[in-house]
Parts: sequence; C-alpha cells; structure tokens
Amino acid sequence: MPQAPDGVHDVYIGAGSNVGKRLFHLDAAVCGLRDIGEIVQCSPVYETDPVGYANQDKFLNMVVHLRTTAKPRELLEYLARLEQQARRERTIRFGPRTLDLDILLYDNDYYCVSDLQIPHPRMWERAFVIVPLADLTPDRLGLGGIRVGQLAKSLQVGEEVRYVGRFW
Ligand code: PH2
Ligand code: MG
Ligand code: MG
Repeated sequence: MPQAPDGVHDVYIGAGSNVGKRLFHLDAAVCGLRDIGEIVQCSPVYETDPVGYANQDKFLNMVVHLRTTAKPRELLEYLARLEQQARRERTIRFGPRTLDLDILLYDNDYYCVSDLQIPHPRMWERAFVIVPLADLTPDRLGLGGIRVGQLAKSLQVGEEVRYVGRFW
C-alpha cells in the first residue's frame, strides 16, 4: 500500500457495539469517520463474546483503517462525539455500550498522555481487536515482534470470534 502523504496519518480504529441495533451503530461510526479523514479500508464485522465483563450481550466488532490529518487528541475527542451521538452511557467498566471507538494504532507512534495511550494498551491480547486488524494488515509487527496475522491465529483459540459479513 502506498505511504500516506506528509501530514496525513495512518490510523486503525477499533469499533464495537453490543446495545441496540449494533450494525446500525457501526454504520453510523463509519459514516462519521468519513468526515474526519479518508477511509482506506474497513474490516469485516465479527460477532464476539464479551471480554472483561461477562454478564452482557455479544458484541459486533470491526476495525477501520483511516487516513487523517487529525492529531491523536483531536481524533480522540471526535471519536467521543460519535460515541455520544450513539447515546453511549458510561456505567460499568468494560460493560455494555451502543458504540465504542478506540484508537488502536497511529502511524508507528507511541503516545501516552494521561487518558490516551497508543498503541491501545489491551489490544494485543484481544481476539476481537486482532482478528479484524489482521484482515487489514496481517504483516504488521505487533507486541513482541509477532505479526498481527500470526497473533490472530493464536488468540482465536481462546476467544470466540465469528465472521458475520462485509458491509463496507
Ligand atoms: N469492549 C470492551 C470490553 N469487552 N468484548 C468484546 N467482545 N468486544 C468489545 O468491543 C469489548 C469487549 C471494552 O471496550
Ligand atoms: Mg474498547
Ligand atoms: Mg473505548
């Protein structure tokens, strides 16, 4: 894939929903992201068992590859607005949500300022993130120098991730 031009950043965003019309919320997120950059590719959607807090419905998860001039903090604030538009309520940590949008990767940068850490600190252990990410960038090196595609295979052993379909 050609490199992004100067000032444009390659970002991977994880999206999840397990409340209400899940696919509708993901669609709203994809549409909203078009207003802050160019969508290079969307992964397929997967249905996944909840991780971290078991007593909730199954999620739909996907990953979006976005090219944007937005800086990490600006992007984070924009994602929070999209979550608010989906009427997300923050109650239980790791609990149910209409829409969750997380910055997974921002170029090859490491970023850690108060509440924003990139790469996303828990992404490497979560099949619901790594499996759709591997659809977009299997050869990218992840934590410990393991390729994302390889990591996806090993994580799928312990966590249910079912292919639903490709919608964008
Ligand atoms: N998000 C969480 C906690 N647990 N489990 C699944 N399957 N998918 C998610 O998106 C998810 C989760 C916190 O962000
Ligand atoms: Mg999350
Ligand atoms: Mg989040």
